[in-house]
Amino acid sequence: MYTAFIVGTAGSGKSFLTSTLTEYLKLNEINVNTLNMDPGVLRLPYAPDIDVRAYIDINEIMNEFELGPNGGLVAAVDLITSQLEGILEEISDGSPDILLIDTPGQMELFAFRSTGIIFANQISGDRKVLVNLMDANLSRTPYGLLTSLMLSLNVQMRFFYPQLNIISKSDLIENEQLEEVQDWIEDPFKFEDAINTYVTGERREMATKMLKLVEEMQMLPETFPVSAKTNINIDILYGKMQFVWQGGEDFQVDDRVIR
Ligand SMILES: Nc1nc2c(ncn2[C@@H]2O[C@H](COP(=O)(O)OP(=O)(O)O)[C@@H](O)[C@H]2O)c(=O)[nH]1
Ligand SMILES: [Mg+2]
Repeated sequence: MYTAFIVGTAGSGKSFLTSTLTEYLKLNEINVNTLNMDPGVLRLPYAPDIDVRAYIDINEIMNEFELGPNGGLVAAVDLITSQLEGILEEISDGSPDILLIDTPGQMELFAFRSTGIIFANQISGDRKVLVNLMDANLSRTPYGLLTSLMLSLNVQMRFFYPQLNIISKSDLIENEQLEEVQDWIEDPFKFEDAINTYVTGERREMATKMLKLVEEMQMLPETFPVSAKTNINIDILYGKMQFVWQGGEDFQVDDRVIR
């Protein structure tokens, strides 16, 4: 089983991407299962095969511990660890080739509390990849893209899994600007030029230093725009996921090679 954790800030499009990827994989006749890890979500754009809401009732938790929505959510996510056994059993019963994990809406609940790490480490599987979503709304300017990349680096520091950093909801960026963003990603000199053009003062100084770090960490080759709505680069995303899972080889189902 190959596993992908879909991580990102609230509203960055994790659930929608989980849905689009699932459809894409099913079209390719791949045995995929989805796991919803968000105990607080009301509506999902896909029908999860495994759902933490079947184990944890956020309303019950809010009532029992007299918590508001935020406290309730924190407690609910923390309680997932106590339900690990059942969830792991369901995963093993489904025995999918690929498991997509849609993580809680607010990324800090998964990435910056212990539950996420404990949960991720308990899930078995040959290979794991973390797909980190960087919202296009923030990532369309040179300074914003760097801000997003710094957050990605934080996630990488927590999990230490192979990580893909995607600019999600890229259909919201005008074509011309999207090409520009792609230029920055492909050529750090153009990225630096853009910083010098658009950013001034202390921010420019900081951005230049951050760009050096991003380059040193080799984050840019694993950064690319995606849209789960118009399917921009969904195939490239899947190709890169396979590359991680299979150590660079094509993914095979029966005798067919899926590229
Ligand atoms: N235009 C556009 N909107 C998107 C895309 N992905 C998600 N959205 C919208 O962004 C909002 C948040 O998406 P959701 O998947 O729930 O985000 P999550 O909180 O990260 O799971 C919803 O209204 C989605 O319809 C995308 O690729 N393009
Ligand atoms: Mg969601």
